[in-house]
Amino acid sequence: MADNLTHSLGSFTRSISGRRAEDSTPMEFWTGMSQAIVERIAENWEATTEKYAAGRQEHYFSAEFLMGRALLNNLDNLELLEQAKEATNAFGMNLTDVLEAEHDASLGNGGLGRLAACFLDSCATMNLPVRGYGILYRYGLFKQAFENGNQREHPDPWMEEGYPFVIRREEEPRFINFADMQVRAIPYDMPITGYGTDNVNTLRLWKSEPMEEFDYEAFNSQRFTDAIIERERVADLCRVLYPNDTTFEGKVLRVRQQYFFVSASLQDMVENYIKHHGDDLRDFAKYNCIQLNDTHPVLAIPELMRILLDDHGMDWEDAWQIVQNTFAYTNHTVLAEALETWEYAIFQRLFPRILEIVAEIDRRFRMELEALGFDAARIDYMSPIHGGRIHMAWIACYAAFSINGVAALHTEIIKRQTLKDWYEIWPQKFNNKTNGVTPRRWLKQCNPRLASLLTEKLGSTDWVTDMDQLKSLRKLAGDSDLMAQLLGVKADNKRDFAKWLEQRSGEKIDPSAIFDVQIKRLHEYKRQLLNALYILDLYFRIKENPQKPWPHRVFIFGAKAAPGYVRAKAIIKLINTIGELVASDPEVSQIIQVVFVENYNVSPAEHIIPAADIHEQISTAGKEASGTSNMKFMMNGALCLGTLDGANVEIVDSVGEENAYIFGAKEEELPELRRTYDPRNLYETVPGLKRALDAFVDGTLDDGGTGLFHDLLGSLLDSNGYEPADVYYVLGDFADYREVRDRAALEYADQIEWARKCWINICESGRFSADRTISDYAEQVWKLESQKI
Ligand code: Z15
Repeated sequence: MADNLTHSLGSFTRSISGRRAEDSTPMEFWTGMSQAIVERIAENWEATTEKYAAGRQEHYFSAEFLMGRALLNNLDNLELLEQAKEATNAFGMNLTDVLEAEHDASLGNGGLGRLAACFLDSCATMNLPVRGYGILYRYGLFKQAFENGNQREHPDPWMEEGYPFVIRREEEPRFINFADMQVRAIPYDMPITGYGTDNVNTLRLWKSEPMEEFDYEAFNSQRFTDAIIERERVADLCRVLYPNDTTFEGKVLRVRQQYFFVSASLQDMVENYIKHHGDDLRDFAKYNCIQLNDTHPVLAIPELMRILLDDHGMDWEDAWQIVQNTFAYTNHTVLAEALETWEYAIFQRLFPRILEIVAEIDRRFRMELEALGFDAARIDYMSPIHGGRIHMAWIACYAAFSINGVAALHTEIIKRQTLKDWYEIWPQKFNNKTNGVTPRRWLKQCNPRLASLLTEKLGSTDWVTDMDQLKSLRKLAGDSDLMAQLLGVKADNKRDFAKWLEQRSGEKIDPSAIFDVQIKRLHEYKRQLLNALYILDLYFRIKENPQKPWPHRVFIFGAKAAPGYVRAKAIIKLINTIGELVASDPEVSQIIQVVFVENYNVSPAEHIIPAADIHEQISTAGKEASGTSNMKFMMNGALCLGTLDGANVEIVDSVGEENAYIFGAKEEELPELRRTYDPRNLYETVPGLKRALDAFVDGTLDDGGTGLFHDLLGSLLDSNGYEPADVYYVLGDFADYREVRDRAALEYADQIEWARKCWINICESGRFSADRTISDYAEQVWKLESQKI
């Protein structure tokens, strides 16, 4: 067998490079190895697709799939890792270099997109007939570079050098009609291998192309440039992923993308239904279920109505019944600025027929609510169309048979507040599905040392698909030798990360210091600013008393800001400036370091997380729907420094408060606290605050004359007419945060005690495996059974 992969790696690599394999580049080896993998799975992939096609299937509709790298994941799933090492070595190449040559597929912004990717992994591993549907963006999320501490964005043409893990299906085009253009949708299929199974699932990503290869008419009649411009207009559709996470931007091109991919996907599903079950579509919902990942694909609701009514002559009642039995909707946020509401006029211009259908949905909804005796104001507020806008979440709530939040607290908040009116009418639709992450990528692959230790203690690798087994190891927390081993694993991981960082950016960090990490999108509600304030205050405290035995710490950040989010970009500049202040101080830099990992993404996360000691989950309580990095850190034996928000609540519930560092105002306390909230008073009275905040504007920190730091300070201290001061309660939580974070750093000194806490976190992390989440969806929402080939 070993010869086999060596043989195919050699021939695929030669065919790519046109040279001897020995003389090929790591990138060429990556391509060759990837092609060899696709060749190996081809038959199983086809067999899986055929097996699923005839039965009940679930379709995960998502504008984002943040897949990261594919090769290591596939090698590991197919148990080819050892062979791959031998094969690369046989040509004088090193597998690590080959794997590091791969571009991340960054077809997502953050949590929501990565969740979709973790879900696909679990579905394949559990042999569930689930297929992902999305968009093949030419440019994934922008690449972030720092210039003088400021974020600059660069395009990410992730497939430009070729990408073997998507297969173009030229022969299965779909045609999409907009009022002002027609486009051809070409599917690109990505194989999704599972761990320890032959099944290979599919992620189908659509690319827009002109209806015909060339408009020969136009070319030949001296309208060459017009023809080219038209082609580009169509290609524009899939050109770029919109870089906003949890913020809505009402751009026409974006709603075009949404309609484009849901229409193509539904056409696929309907054709497959007809092929297997005939052209009476009344049983459509018996064989098909669609999970809407947030409101981004909600246009699928009126589009399925259109297909049933117009293309298949069904009457409204029958069609609506099918729709109501097909769609399930996941809500991912309670932030008002994320709510998608499209201008009525945009729908009119792009798809008047869809607007007509939405208007009819609206009319019937209003009648239904009138019959239930609701007052006019409430009916209007809840209706799909009002105030000149189309409310996507309201359409979803009306049409879907299931509405879920992504962590227990979040589901309670949507029931009590965000979606309260719908909950009152249809309580039975609401359910919670706490998020999860795949233990394959986020433990086994990224942390092989810890994985081996767990396998050794359990006597088998079965935990990889049955994470609840780890619970049985919790009792070993008392074993000091084992705890020393765990500390050894962490120390090795920290050294690896330090090496990786030095190679990547030239920064040197002390692997024996505490690694304290906050990695996530930059958003005010996530409160990177609170983290930064602590570091700034600590800087001053060290300056005041440099002889004190301060624990050594490295503060690690990774975050992209939406390009138009000025305040988020100011926070990046602030953190980088604090980093310079610390680094240029001969005393303080011996004790603390600040590292901002440039271009944070899935693969940097795979290096950072196994090396972390403390992870910051410090959002304002009630604002982070779930969080998922918290789960990845937990699995890798880092301790949570966090508020009782999102899934942190359930993490603490599992490990016990003594095995986490919890601080801050609770969600239910905040309304009362806000009533009398006076950030100016805190600025004057809370120890350390004034000194740290003054540094924004007194010349200590230099924003290059932009006024950005002055504005940040203003956002904390003053109301500006649109919003009150310090909306996210940064100053309110500062004192408690400082106390608890100080304590965590001191307690780190007792290494064995610390390791016990980490161990308990690892052992309790099974609840946060995406396998658990997916089996809940499959049983309770999708009514889906596994279909092993
Ligand atoms: C996004 O990444 C999330 C929610 C959204 O509404 C959008 Cl548009 C993007 C995140 C949540 O902020 C995070 O708390 C959650 O863990 C994640 O979705 C997955 O559910």
